[in-house]
Amino acid sequence: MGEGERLSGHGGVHAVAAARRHGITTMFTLSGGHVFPLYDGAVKAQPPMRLVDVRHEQTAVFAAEATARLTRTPGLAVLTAGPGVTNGMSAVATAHFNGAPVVILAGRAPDYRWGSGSLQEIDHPPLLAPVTKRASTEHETAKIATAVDEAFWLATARHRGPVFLDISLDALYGQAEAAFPRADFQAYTERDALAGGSGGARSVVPPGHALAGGSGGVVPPGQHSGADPGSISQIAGLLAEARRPVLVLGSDVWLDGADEAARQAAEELRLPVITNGQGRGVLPAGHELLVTRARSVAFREADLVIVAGTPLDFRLGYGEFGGAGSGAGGEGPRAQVVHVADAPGQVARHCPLAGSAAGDLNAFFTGLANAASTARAGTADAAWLGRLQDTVKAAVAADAELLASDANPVHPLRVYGELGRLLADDAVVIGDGGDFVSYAGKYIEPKRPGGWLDPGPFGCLGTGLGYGIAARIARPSAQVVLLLGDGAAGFSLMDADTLVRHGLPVVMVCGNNGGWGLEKHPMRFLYGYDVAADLQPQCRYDEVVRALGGAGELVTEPGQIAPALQRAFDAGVPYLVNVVTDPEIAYPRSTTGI
Ligand SMILES: Cc1ncc(C[n+]2csc(CCOP(=O)(O)OP(=O)(O)O)c2C)c(N)n1
Ligand SMILES: [Mg+2]
Repeated sequence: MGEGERLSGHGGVHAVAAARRHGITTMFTLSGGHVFPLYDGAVKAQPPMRLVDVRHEQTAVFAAEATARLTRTPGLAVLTAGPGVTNGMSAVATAHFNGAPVVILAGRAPDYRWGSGSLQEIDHPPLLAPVTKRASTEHETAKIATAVDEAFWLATARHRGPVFLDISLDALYGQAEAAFPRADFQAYTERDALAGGSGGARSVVPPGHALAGGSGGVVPPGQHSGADPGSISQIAGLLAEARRPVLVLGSDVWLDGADEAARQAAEELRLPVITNGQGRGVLPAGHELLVTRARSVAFREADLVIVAGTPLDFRLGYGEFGGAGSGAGGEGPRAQVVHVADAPGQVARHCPLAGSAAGDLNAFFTGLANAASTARAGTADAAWLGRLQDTVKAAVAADAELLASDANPVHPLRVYGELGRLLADDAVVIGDGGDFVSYAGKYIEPKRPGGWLDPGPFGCLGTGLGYGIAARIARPSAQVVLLLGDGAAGFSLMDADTLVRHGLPVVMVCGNNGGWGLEKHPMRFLYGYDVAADLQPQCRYDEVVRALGGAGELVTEPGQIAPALQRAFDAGVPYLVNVVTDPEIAYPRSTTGI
């Protein structure tokens, strides 16, 4: 089905044809009569679109989000009207915080009865507006293809994010003929800017997300919108004067396809690099410039920190770096901070910046390498990189003991000591949990970009099974390992049933400390006791997966971990290794992020 061709049939046919144009091959969903035509459209498309039906709507949206974050093409979730949509909202918010291009198509109670109280009647867009780039309704069958096409263009334009479109029952079940939409991003943004809405559709554009012509800085995908050369040369100038620079690479470096250019720029400029989120792996584990393990020293002693592709949020001390040194008052000067984002609306406004740039991150890194390679003529402290490398080496050496710990109950780090040895370079590792996953973030260092998925700054528990389902589909031949806290497991483990029904063998490793560890220990610290923080000790989450048709086992001894993990990788079915870990061990964190 190509441009200029005619579409005919019910609204589902139109929607599926438009989604397919954007590379959609899988629809994640949970059934509801309001969306049947979308299923019929998927089943009867040539070739059919794959339907993955899950056990909770948030799993469908998490799966669509992870598809987008792993493949860098958009994801699609289809939710039924009312509770289907509200159940999906935490995952939509997660996609919003992660800048993940996801389109959520939803059913909607019929227009002809609107206001009479039909089943699941609720106006969704006002609920979704704050966590989407646009939340709107389509009421006309003939306009569905265009509306879906627009939703995908908007989701994939920088800064990426979720777009919500519900379609009234009358429009989705109705029949119409329509021209296949033109692939013309500009045409619709201009019209939208003029009309203040999407054709006849009601549109809610949240503040900061204005379409082209507004302040949101939406840039069509593939269309070049590099940072202006002036800001790049100013940043190059700051680099030329810096003695102790650090480069931080975050998720948008990967999502914007700038991973290669970022690595090259770091190498050419010999910049120490710290990664977070999906920036992890841009410099592979063991790379001489990768100093993530020395981040506190690096951030304390740096005089220039360039942060690219991630917000200056709690994960980065809200953008305050430096302070080490011997001023009379004890505190040295703050580091200069440069923030580089993929779109103007993403540049931090809450902290002073010495420089900033916004736009295509690929172009930014190429431009920076060119501009700075001549400017950076030996001002850097020659010992800086070496000192950070020594700090990394010391940290790695200090880990060795706990990674091999023979303690019983099992120390959570022993799990990572064993897992690290079994992971292939192209493994996808997913974390859903508290302390157990914080350890993974520190000790599992990806070998490639696009191999690590955490929930991101929204910190929503329950992403696990949705992310696992998507990873298994996106990377059919890679290891997919899902790390679950025992608390986190409770949010989505029922979707192990989806893994089984759809033949998706994911290795799940549950760090079972019998409680909500990341909350238990801070509450004890603050109040001297804890409450609402205990779960059943040694609960048999492995038996849950077995009951659902997968496999699994309980591990209580450190020596059992490696063979159990090996069995899980060899099983060829969804497999949960349920490792009982020491409930008294708390991840040593310096901040709770609040
Ligand atoms: C949806 C949601 N509810 C609650 C929280 C608060 N929270 C953050 S970590 C955590 C504990 C997680 O426990 P578990 O998954 O068992 O990991 P552990 O810390 O015990 O290793 C909780 C409740 C959250 N982040 N998300
Ligand atoms: Mg726990």
